[in-house]
Amino acid sequence: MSDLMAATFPPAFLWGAATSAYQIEGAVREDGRTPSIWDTFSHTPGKTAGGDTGDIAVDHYHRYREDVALMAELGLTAYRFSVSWPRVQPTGRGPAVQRGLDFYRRLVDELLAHGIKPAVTLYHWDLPQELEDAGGWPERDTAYRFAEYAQIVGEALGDRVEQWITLNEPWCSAFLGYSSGVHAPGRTEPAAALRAAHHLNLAHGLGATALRSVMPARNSVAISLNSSVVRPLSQQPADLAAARKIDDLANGVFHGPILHGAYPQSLLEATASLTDWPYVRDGDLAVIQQPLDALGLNYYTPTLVSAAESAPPGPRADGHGSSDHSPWPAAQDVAFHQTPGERTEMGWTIDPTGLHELIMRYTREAPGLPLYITENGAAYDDKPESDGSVHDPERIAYLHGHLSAVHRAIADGADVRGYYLWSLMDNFEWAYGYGKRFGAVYVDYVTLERIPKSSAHWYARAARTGKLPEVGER
Ligand code: GBH
Repeated sequence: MSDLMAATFPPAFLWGAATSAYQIEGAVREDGRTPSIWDTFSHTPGKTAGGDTGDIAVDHYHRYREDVALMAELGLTAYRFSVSWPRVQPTGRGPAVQRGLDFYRRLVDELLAHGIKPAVTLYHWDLPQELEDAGGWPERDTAYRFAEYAQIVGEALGDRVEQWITLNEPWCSAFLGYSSGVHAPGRTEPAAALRAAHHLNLAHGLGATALRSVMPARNSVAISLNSSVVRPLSQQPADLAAARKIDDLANGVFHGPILHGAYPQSLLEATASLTDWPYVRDGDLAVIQQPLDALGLNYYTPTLVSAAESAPPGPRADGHGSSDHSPWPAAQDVAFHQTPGERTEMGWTIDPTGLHELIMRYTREAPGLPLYITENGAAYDDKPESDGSVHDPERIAYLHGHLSAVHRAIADGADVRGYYLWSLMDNFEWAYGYGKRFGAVYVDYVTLERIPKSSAHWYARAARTGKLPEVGER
């Protein structure tokens, strides 16, 4: 097979880009929106780099027409965005604010008018602050509130949006939000993080049921997991056990109940010092396990671990900022290592083989379930040249490597239906603020001008031709 043949994707493959509400919208006090936990967190001194907030972000709320035109120019066939819960239901309960919903109606209409398939994520980390004040995700009631919100958005957009994602990366919501505290709401309570994980699973199940009750049956309901590719430093039993434990805490805690209807026994044992999971009530697992129409996988970098006891010296990784608190409950006996190899501006090692491994794992674990890569991308220190153009050959190489891995997985029998580049444009990178640029489109944070980087042109060509250009081509 020639290289060219090898890099041809199925004709219906979606070439997308992804964003999330708080990272791009701005307009945080408009049309009835109230604070989410991320407004509160980013306005708390010391929580984000440089005190950056999403107050203005990239002003997408006002510039969405221009942004959709840009997507069309880049030949995207799909766009994944999230709905801001506090824009739709300011207190997290009760009737919807129509002005808030109208924004998403207009956005969806604009996308469809340009032939771009919308994929809606209901929850990308911006819990209404009032719900956190009532206890947040460790409280069971939050899952019921989510289902109500899902029904509202499903009713409003279900006739025009076919692809639905309940939650984005519940691992981050539970463990970065409630254990390491580097994400909102910034709590450092490992036992509460495990409760949060269960209630996020329940929210997914109840939310999927609510969506299906109000939407046409043809629509697809999925969840996006940041499933870690966990590798042991050696084949020693202690290192294999460490990898098993982190795999349970990263993946099994979500895909166990969602795909198989049970929390892994090894997870329950590993966390026994913190909880005996009394909040998992009769019937919960059946709600959580209902069949998915697709699974979204977000992938950036693999995770390398060993037993702490026998850990050799070498560069350590935590990848979760400078918190003294671990995101991993009950894992003091595990050491995290830096995977060897080149790294991006986030310090994350570039390893496309991890993406292939991840796809093949879910192909085995969930046979017949269509997969989407709902996020993949890299941060680099991009700067405009004197002529205003932005060149990012490293990002092109990253995308080429990872899309090649997707292609290889398809050739190996995986049913991958699409790829969403993270991110369409530079935006608010959570605790890292605006310092880390993941966009295919550069944003000048003074003028808010958008400039497609060379990677955007490269990706546009891939989208138009359905095959990967060489890295030097555009
Ligand atoms: C995604 O989170 C988010 O969905 C998106 O909003 C965000 O902007 C984007 O990624 C970029 O960060 O411990 O060194 O192995 C990804 C969060 C990234 C968390 C990888 C775990 C492991 C790094 N995950 N990280 S390391």
